[in-house]
Amino acid sequence: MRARVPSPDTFTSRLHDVRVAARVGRWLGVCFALAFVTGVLSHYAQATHQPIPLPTRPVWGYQVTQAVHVLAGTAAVPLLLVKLWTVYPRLFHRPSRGVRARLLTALERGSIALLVGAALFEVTTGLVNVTQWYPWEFSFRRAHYAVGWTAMGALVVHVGVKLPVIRGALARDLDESDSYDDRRPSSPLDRRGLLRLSGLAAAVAAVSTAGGTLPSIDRLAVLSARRSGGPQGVPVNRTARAAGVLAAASDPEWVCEVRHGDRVVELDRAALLAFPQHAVDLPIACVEGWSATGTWTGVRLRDLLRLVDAPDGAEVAFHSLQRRRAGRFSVLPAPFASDPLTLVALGLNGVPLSLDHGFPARLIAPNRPGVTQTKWLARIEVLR
Ligand SMILES: Nc1nc2c(c(=O)[nH]1)N[C@H]1C(S)=C(S)[C@@H](COP(=O)(O)O)O[C@H]1N2
Ligand SMILES: [Mo]
Repeated sequence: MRARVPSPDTFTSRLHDVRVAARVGRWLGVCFALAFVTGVLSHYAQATHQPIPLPTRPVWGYQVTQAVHVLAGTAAVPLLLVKLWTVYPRLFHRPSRGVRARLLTALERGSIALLVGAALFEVTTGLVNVTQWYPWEFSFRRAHYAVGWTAMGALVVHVGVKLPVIRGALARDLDESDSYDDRRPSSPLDRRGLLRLSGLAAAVAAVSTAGGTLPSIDRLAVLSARRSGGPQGVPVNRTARAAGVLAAASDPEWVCEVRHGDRVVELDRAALLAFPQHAVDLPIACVEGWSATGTWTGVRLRDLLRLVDAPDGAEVAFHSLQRRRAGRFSVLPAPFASDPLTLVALGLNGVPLSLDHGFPARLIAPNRPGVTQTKWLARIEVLR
């Protein structure tokens, strides 16, 4: 038997309907917009130089925006699949004859291919990142960011081109059957049912990561890499062993260098503990979507900066004992460096920092991405 190329009529389900596509598309648009705005924010928050520094308050600002980012992105997964399924029969539409018509079809399909490709790339790399698996060579952050702009651009074009169709589809009642329907068998799931199911799937998907931020439902966070628990009641991202710093971090000769030009001060843990100690309640908010709040104790960064006559408004770089891979270096914008809540932390939740949380000393600052809260400090350097 010869294989037959399907035509749109091959697909008889009433669920392949523009009304369903438009409604799911609307939710998907909301998810993408939320993920985009929070994603741009997160990217900026991680920049080593912020021309206009982000505010230092609220202390949980990044925690909330990044949770929204991951929740919106996860909820988009089932919505995207349903949307693609409702419209895929259109792939088999043969373009009308004529160069102009074919060209227009090619353009339309090209832009949709770009949109679908970019959207699939974003949700897959995002999900893989949430589960803390980095099976690729490229920089996740740079690629995810660039393709995010691509997806957003293609989405704007897509909505612009389809606006009349979308308007018409949204205006029509879902239950109203048309002449087309009469030629199609009824299905146990009607269009309204499919929409409900999609909404439910999106909610379930969101809950599967939300537990990474909401301790009360953390057992449901099957997707999240880090749930509550971990030493001292706070999850650990990279352990001291994984970072290759076990020996250096447990060396009794450890000192932290504070440097401003050629002014250098070296402080061991006893010297740091001799400074006035402060306690702050601040979250670690990982880009992967999980977060946890702890009570950190230690020295105010600004007290240390005074030792080397750091000028007001200086950016400060943090170097870790760690030699390789992400997390070993960060730069703190000036307002965060002088903030009274920014500590070189020596303790967490009433006990000295554990090796995995950054012993002998780590940075903790308000409203910052987790990845910039450098652990196992070796050197603090005033930049300008
Ligand atoms: N030196 C160093 N610091 C680091 C990291 C790292 O890999 N190396 N991971 C960062 C990331 S991604 C996060 S989310 C936080 C997690 O801190 P915790 O492991 O104490 O919870 O530490 C940050 N500090
Ligand atoms: Mo992180």
